[in-house]
Amino acid sequence: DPALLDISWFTESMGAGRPVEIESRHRLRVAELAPHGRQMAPYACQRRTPLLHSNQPLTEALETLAEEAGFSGSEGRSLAFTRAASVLKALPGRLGALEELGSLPGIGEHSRRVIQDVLEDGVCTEVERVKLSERYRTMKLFTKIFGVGVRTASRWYQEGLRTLLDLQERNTKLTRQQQAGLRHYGDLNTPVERSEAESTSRAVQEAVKRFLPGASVTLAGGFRRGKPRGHDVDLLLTHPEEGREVGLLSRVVSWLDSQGLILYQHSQENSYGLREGPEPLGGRDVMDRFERCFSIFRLEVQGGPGAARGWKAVRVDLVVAPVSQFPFALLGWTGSRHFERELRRFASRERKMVLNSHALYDTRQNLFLPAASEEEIFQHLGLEYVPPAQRNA
Ligand code: DCT
Ligand code: MG
Repeated sequence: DPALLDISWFTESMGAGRPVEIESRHRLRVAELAPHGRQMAPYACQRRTPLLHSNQPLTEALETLAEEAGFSGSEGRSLAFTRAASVLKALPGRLGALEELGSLPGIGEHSRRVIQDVLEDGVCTEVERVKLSERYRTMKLFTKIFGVGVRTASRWYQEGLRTLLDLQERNTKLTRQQQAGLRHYGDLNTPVERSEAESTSRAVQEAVKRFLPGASVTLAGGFRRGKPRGHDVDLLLTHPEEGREVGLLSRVVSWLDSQGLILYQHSQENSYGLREGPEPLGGRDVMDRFERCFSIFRLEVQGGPGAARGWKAVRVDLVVAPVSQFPFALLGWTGSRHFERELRRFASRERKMVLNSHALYDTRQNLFLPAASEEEIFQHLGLEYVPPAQRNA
């Protein structure tokens, strides 16, 4: 959903940090998961972060505050809470007392207070207050509409809107995307199960085979990191012969549509050219410039919610990458969001490189560093490879 995308994707300013001299091929050790207090690597992309961890109540509290800060437009504060939560996710065991935090990186004063409250009282009053606040609850309700980002939700809140019914009754101007989001609100906020993601992937695979044999469909996003459920299905399309993928998406989408599988879709053309050089992708809400289709599928289901109807609306993102960019696209689309943000920050600050979902550019040598696999990208960055299941930062 473009409106929900984080704009820091490529705007972390180059060289904002202190200059660091590092040999370009120097390998950093992925920190041993900090036995509390021992050294933990400062960047999330240098750590292994499994899906399941032992500090759920703490990370939930911090992530609520991160979300609330995001709703208020305080990106910096939001990031600070997200960073703190991410460090706790990489701990090998349950944090018992504040002192065990020792000198862990990235946990500020405010986060420490929150952690202390939860450790001592089981809850943090600040977090509980936020969760009950009308603004937070309304922002959450509205931003869960497909096509509604923080800015729109915030404007509606200021106009006095509070419920989904308000949006309808007061004839609020909605885009076609938001109308679809509202129509399928219930389904789209019911988690997509892995089995549903897989059957979606198979349906797309079959359509792809009709038009371009040899092309592949890869399930990325949270499912690739091992999540059992998610909010959407992220699929990457490519073909082993560069250029053959051009024109594939519109055919696939038209065909799926003709089969009654598509409830909503809008596509965006590829607007990336390597000739443009490595400047930031620019503009807010831009994650990458691949040819892409934002859609809602009508998925046949047997059990679960929607079973009575026999179908369920599911958000699906289809992204087409030329094979030369595929490893970058796969790395970028596997997430987590925070892991990606940290990879880009690490590349820029520590290596003076620009990383996005299309390419890796070395600003010292003024050249693009090609890669045939995710592993090679980590190598270029001088990072130990982190497998998808350990990227749940
Ligand atoms: N992504 C990113 N930066 C963003 C948005 C997305 O790096 N601002 C990447 C990371 C994950 C991938 O794109 C897909 O995004 P989502 O579907 O939003 O995330 P997810 O991890 O798949 O989570 P969910 O299970 O909720 O779909
Ligand atoms: Mg996803």
